[in-house]
Amino acid sequence: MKGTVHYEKHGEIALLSIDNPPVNPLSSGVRQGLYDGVTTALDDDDVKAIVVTGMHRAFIAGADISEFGAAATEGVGLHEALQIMEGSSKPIIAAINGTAFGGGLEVALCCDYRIASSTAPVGLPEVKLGLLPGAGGTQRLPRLIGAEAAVDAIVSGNPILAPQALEMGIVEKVVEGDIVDAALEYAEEIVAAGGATRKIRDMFDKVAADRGNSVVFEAAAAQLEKTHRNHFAPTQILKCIEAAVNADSFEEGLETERRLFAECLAHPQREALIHIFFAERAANKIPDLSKETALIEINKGSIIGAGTMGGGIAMCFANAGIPVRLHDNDPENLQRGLKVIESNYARTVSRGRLSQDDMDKRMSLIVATEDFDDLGDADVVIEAVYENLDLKKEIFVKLDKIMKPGALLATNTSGLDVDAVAASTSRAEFVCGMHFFSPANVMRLLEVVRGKESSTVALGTAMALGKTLGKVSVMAGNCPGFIGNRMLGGYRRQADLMILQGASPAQVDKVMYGFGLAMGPFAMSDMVGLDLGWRARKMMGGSNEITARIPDELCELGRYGQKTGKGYYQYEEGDRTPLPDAEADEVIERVSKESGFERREFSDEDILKRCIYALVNIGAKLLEEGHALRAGDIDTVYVNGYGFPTYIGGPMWYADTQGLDNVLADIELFFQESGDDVWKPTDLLKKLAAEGKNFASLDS
Ligand code: 3H9
Repeated sequence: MKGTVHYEKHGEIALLSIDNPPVNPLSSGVRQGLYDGVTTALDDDDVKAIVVTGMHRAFIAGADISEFGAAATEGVGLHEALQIMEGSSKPIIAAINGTAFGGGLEVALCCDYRIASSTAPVGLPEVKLGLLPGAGGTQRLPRLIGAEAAVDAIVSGNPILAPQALEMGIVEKVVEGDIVDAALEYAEEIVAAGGATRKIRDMFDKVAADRGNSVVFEAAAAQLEKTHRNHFAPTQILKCIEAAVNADSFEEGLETERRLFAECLAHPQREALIHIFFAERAANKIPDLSKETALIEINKGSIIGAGTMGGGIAMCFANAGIPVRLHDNDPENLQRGLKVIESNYARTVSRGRLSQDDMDKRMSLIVATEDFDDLGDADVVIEAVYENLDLKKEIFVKLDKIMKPGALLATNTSGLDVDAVAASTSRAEFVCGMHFFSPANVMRLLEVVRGKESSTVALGTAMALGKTLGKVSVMAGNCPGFIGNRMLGGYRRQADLMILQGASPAQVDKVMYGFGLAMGPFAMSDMVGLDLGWRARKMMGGSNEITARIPDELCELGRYGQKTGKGYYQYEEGDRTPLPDAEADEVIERVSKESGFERREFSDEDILKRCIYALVNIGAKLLEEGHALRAGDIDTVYVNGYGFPTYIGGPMWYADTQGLDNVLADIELFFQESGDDVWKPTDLLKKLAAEGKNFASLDS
């Protein structure tokens, strides 16, 4: 059995300490231990109250996620353990020492009293795994805090810090000192006052007001369309909370929860989301980096370039409490960059998500400097200037002269040659790529790019720094575009070819939006601005690439996208809704004819396959070449950096769900038809399909 629960007596109080490192999930041994511990305490007449706490850094991180979809485990089930706790005639106090998530908070909700350490987060994040709280959380939390607050907490799945949990009524006390001492003392007080139990299942006053009132639920359902489009679990969550309010009995509500939990458990979105949960954690494990690798201690950072990217990276440092110098050789850019940072923080303050005090602290950690030499004493420097290899090389020559020995030198290039950058220094072993995604203060992804000389110290430090900055870090090999942009190039090219061959931007965008992306490729181009690529191509003397002709011609007509009110679409003043546009359609059809294409119809299914399978075939190539370590790494990149729907699990997971033999058959067909290199089936894909295996089998 995995995990255990230690039993100790402190006078009249039984102390149950959960021990399942590192985060105490409710594995078989923990469930059994809770059941046995409570039974022992109930059988012992000398025990008057019970305290449950967690060892290590968490109270309980929830059900053991690795058990979902696996064979049934031995021993006591969670429901049995909770039943005996809730049925206890002796008061049980949850001493929430650290994270109490999912089933962990549900255990606490079956206790009579809850106290928490001031830094402990609680929450019901099951929705992020495609699930709903299945151990009574949807029935007990509304009884404690009301239906509306429960909908917010359970549908978002966001952590709630102890002080806020106290305000909401989830816990009764927050303590600064030793939580176990405080809980034992609290238990003694409760015993001295008569030892009353207090079962949430018997409470009803918080939900009484909403009984028979559908307003809360209708508003929440309308909101889901915006926040959780296409997600399965959130709708089921609403039904459960509605049952907590309207069902005839607590048991009837629980029954609804059990039934809908089972539906979520069996749903493909659950499998995809749990795949991403483990993939994100696996991405952090790099075969040649061990826990013993000595890393550079990062106490101070330097950033070069105060544009959107550099400013966003500086904010990441400040948010993590690390002092950072921000340099730009153009004083105006530097001041503009600082202003943007300030207004970003001010917006967060105005939305109530950051205090003015915290904003001031963060701003004070960012020091702007026009003097390049000021950057030298940092432990890490990240260059974030625009994509020009010569400029980057020049900067690294200078960095080599001023940076202190042993500092990490990183380039934020989104696809240029990291080895060429490293070669301009005398310390290539301390150079690697750290590719942040825009806006860097918001996007979770970081690609850490391994140059051929990058040392394990440099790479380990970059990965660890990513974690400190709150990023999901994925290691990528040094190839053009690394993992994400190399794949994106293939996807984008297919979309561009399809509009040359007869599809409309609106059809392609509609298909990709329906699939779950926030927007399709052409709406995205209009948002980003078509002129960026156009200007870059002009600087290089123009492009012969056939897919560049349409955007180039649109730009020649002043159609840069949303910023000029027209691009692939047209836009009304102050409105971002893409509308059809005759001029753009004329350009597309003319360029298409002039380029010798015969226009034809594409089915929605065909469009989807061409866009997604281009990602898959390039992903397979990256695996084959070793530029991506795992299929799960690629999925992690795509869901965190490119808006790929998390509930589909990433492009490689999606390919697995379609069957690799089917994927290969389509790719072979596209290759025969086009001769396009992107469709040349990779040997890896052919091998896996022939063996009846999938990409996930490579990672296990
Ligand atoms: C649930 O509770 C359903 C119930 O309502 C109903 C049931 C009937 N299980 O993230 P970290 C592992 S659903 C198994 O790096 P951190 C994780 O894989 C659950 N393993 O640490 C990693 O392993 P490794 C609802 C788990 O400090 C190691 O622990 N709960 C679980 O950055 C360290 O994790 C959740 O959704 C788990 N529940 O963050 C909470 N949790 O070292 C999910 C973690 O081999 N967990 N592991 O790679 C989290 O959000 C974070 O892990 C936590 C710690 C905040 C707890």
